[in-house]
Amino acid sequence: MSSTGKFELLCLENPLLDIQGTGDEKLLQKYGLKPNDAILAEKQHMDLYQELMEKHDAKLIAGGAAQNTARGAQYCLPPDSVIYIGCVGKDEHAKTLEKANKEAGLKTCYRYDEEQPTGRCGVVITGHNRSMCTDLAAANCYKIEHLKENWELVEQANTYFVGGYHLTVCVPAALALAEEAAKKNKTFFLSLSAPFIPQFFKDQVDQCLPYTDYLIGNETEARAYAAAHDMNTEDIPTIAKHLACLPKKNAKKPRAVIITQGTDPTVVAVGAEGEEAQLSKYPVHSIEQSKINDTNGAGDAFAGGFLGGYMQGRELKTCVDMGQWLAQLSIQELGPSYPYPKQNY
Ligand code: 26A
Repeated sequence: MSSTGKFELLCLENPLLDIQGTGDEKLLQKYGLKPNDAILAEKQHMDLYQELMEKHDAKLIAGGAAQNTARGAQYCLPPDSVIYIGCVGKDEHAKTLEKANKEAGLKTCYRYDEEQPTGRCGVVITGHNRSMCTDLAAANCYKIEHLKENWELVEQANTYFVGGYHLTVCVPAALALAEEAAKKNKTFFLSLSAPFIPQFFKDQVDQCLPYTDYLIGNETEARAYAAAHDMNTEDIPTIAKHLACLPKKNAKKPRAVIITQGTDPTVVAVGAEGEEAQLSKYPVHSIEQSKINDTNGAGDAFAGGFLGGYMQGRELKTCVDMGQWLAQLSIQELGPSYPYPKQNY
């Protein structure tokens, strides 16, 4: 594939290094972690990282949800299509992330914080579950000024992907991209990232939704949104349809809401304000259990494959299929990674 050199897709979020090890019930209990969750680290979690390294043979893997998605999208696209921005420290961990992005052909435009170290995500694997505990550190230091300093990258791109996790860090930066998209009829993607985002960052999600052309999440995140909004339903199609038809700034295009449900069918609702949304369901291709390495990053890979399809101008059902395809490849790798030599969709 020949290079586009245009970096049409710009992704923003928290660059993290995953410290991933296999744990057990005892380890989860010690740190008060649920088997399948994503949380922000507090004081009592700070020894987890060292413990994973020393006692659980943890591996250091490039992570950060939207960074994984950005690598995934670039995996599907011609060289120089995707750029990723966020804040790291001036340390070895940042170099590890840069190396992984370079190998994936993903252009990195980090801001380097002078004081804070690169953010870490402790990932405890138990069976097919993963519990994530994030110490954002430098990732939490991203500011709207940093986006403004690199505004030419924003202007060059025609599609923005903001990981919902970034709503814990810098809402003004997310909104600046959202507004730019609406103003210039570009495309704005938002992910829900984890249940705690629609739950505890409800207002921030609500601020971004009017600008969102594509919303991507999973079933637990969608249900957390519904609960936070007193919707009195756990039914995924109902929640997806509701989200699709919320008010929208750019009325030139409908909103698509894409909800994955593990091995159950992916639900898609496409709608516009004041209309009945159109619902589709896409079964997931099955894979032998024995082929699954770990599911860390499956959702990010789905978003990456979907974005890859979108950037290629494919129709929505093909974008969903590409998302499922890339997720399936990623769960056969260690952590949120993709197979090399590259496979083609
Ligand atoms: C703000 N938080 C909690 C986070 C994250 C996160 N990425 C950004 N911000 N918590 C976990 N992750 C990433 O999610 C990926 C799996 O979906 C992990 O780094 C992991 O690579």
